Amino acid sequence: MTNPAPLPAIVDASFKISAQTMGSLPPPLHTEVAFAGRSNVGKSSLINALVQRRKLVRTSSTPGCTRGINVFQIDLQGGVIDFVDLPGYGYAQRSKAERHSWGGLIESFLKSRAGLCAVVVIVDIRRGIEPDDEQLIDYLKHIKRKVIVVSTKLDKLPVSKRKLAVTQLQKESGVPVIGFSAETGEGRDALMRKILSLANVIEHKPADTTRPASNEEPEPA
Ligand SMILES: Nc1nc2c(ncn2[C@@H]2O[C@H](COP(=O)(O)OP(=O)(O)OP(=O)(O)O)[C@@H](O)[C@H]2O)c(=O)[nH]1
Ligand SMILES: [Mg+2]
Repeated sequence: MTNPAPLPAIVDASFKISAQTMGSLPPPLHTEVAFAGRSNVGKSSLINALVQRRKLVRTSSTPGCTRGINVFQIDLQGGVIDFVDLPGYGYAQRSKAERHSWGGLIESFLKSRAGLCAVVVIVDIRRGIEPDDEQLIDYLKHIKRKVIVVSTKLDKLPVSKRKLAVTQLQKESGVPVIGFSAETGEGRDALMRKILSLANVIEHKPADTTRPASNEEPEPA
């Protein structure tokens, strides 16, 4: 087997904006990847681990730490991508009338955000895919978003049980699952590689609207 190409270096990672409503979120400037999951599952820690910055995103052991939508710009050698940390769902009690706990802001972002190219759904390896997560994954498939499922907190399981737990989860859910730990960095490269390939960010060049739509070269002036 040949070794995969090395991942591009991360040149810079910076906080860009926090928005409580879709109306207050500026239009996307780069390809975006969003991170969704239950409250306290480890979304913000996963972003920090991915970009190898300990304190880019605020994390907390108290659920509900991330409020609103937070956008981070990741400058890579050869491209730029924005990571979007979404608020956690499943913590606050919802009324029975609501279909799922990730409604409102999360749903409208996922549905309408033009720059969004893939969504990472994060679950706790010890809890697996719960009903809210399943509904979210089904919804993302329905609206034709690309989905990556990550089972995090892998370090909480003994080494001998990790591989089997990920395989089991993959079997149950019918979707590819990447095992991850923000604590040890396990799965970091695999996830980054997957994200960058889905986002097509390394080869990505802004659309040149001055060129004709066909392959024909423009007539010389
Ligand atoms: N052992 C271990 N702890 C983790 C891991 N990822 C996150 N945690 C811990 O889990 C807690 C929640 O992490 P956050 O990253 O803030 O979780 P979040 O999903 O962003 O939470 P909200 O913003 O409240 O929805 C923190 O105490 C983290 O240190 C992991 O891979 N392993
Ligand atoms: Mg958070």
